[in-house]
Amino acid sequence: MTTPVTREITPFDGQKPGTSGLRKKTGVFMLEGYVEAFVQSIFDAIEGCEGKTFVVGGDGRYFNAEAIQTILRMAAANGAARCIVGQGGLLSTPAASNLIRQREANGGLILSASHNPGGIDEDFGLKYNTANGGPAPESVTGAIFENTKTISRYVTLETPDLDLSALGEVAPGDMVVEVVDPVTDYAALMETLFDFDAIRALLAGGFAVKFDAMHAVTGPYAHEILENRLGAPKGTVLNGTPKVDFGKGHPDPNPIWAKPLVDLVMSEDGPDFAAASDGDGDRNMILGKGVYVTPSDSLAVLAANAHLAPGYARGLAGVARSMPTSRAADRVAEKLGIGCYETPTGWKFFGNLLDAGKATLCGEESAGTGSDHVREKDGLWAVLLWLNVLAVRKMSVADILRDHWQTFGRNYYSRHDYEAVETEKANAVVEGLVAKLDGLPGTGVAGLTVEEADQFAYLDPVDGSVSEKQGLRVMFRGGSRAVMRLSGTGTEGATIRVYLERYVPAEGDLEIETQQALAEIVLAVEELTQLRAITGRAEPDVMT
Ligand code: G16
Repeated sequence: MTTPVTREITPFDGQKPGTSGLRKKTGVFMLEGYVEAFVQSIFDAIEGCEGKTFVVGGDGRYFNAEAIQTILRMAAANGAARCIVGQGGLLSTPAASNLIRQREANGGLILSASHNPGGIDEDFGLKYNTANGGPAPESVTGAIFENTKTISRYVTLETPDLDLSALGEVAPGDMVVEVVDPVTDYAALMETLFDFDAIRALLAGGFAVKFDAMHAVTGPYAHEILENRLGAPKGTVLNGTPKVDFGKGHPDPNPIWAKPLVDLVMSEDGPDFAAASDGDGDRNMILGKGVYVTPSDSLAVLAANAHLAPGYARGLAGVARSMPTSRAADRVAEKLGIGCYETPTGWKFFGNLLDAGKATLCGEESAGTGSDHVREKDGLWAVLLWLNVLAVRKMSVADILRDHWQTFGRNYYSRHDYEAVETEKANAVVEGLVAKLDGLPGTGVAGLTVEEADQFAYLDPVDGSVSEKQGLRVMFRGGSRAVMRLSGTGTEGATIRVYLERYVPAEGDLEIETQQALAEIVLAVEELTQLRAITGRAEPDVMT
């Protein structure tokens, strides 16, 4: 039946988009009517679909294929004119952002729970991106959430599943579904930004690279770009076939979950450069022989060197980072005399700065780096920019990093995560610190002196919107800092994130082991919050 049918539905609790869309256990998404209630709430929040074009795709995790069929039926029934879908339902998040922009679509529905594991007992997610290609701003996600509370019906078609395996057009009802190759347009965009000849020459000269796609969506992109177009030897891309359960792994490119890759670069005969990306291809981890580059340092190094790539040769308009990200990039911006912006956690907050031309490069401590080429962070883009810089500077990653610290000083940095904490305990930790903030300036804690303490609030310089309660900050004399906030992407209990930073100037000791460099701040956080005492945790689950 290609005539739209209306079905009654009752609202589901908790369909509130978090840091990046709605993320829940897969089983919750699979409840009858759950996807439909959320998708109809999106369509209603954007004032319907009549005549509109959407990009639809996901990271290929368990339930990706089924959810896409539901979305396509509903888009058609709601009057959409066209949906552009990645072949097999696959699109990396940055590639989806690119398609929305390139094809001037009205928006996109992206299915992913990012770096979280996939499977029937694991995680799933769905988010809406607007016409600029970026995650919907809070005004839109707020409207979606309001709709989810009162939704009483959705509209769909009673048509069989579409075949999304072949390129071309199919038509359920009056809407056209265009199945596109997920890689082609994205790879073409990368060729416009980077000096592929220089990178090709670097690789041909024996510079060894490994890229771990972690059984997730970047596999096909990395095979095409690194191996086919840049000539890296076959085998450069590891775990390059997307799997619905990511090979039962945790597709999170950090030293814990990508440990085999880290071990490889730390070994005697490891590659010169290694990198990994996450479930949906927007995060990245950068490694060089014997060295791990923190995401905060990566942003700073890329900001200082981006002009070496053709796409950024005219210089940067500005740099933006999320508040908990280290302030290493700020020092680069200051030296370059360009704008520097501090936003709340969540890529959506960069959208206005990028659209307004205020920032060219953005980055986050959570392994996200990107630029104004799309409106999402972009894992492979970061890898290619690093390779372009390496090809021009002809130095090792370790030497580039050392040179950077000797110029700007070093912001030692680490994030400590306490995962799946009981919500009441996590709230008690945060509320305890909130209550103390005003009295902290001038006091001593674990040998450090507090200079300032506050709750971060953001005034968007483009649209004037204000976002409050975006994390607790304690600044210590001498440039050290501790930040605490609750994750907005977890699906189980609460995740407490503690972000630790210590600045050492260029003439200071630049070679301290990171956790050792931050040990005093860890003690100060415990004294201030009683985090470990309240949660009963002896140590963090993850240290990045
Ligand atoms: C998302 C957001 C990022 C954010 C990260 C962690 O990334 O897009 O901006 O930094 O979550 O957020 P939280 O600290 O609230 O868990 P992704 O890669 O998960 O989509």
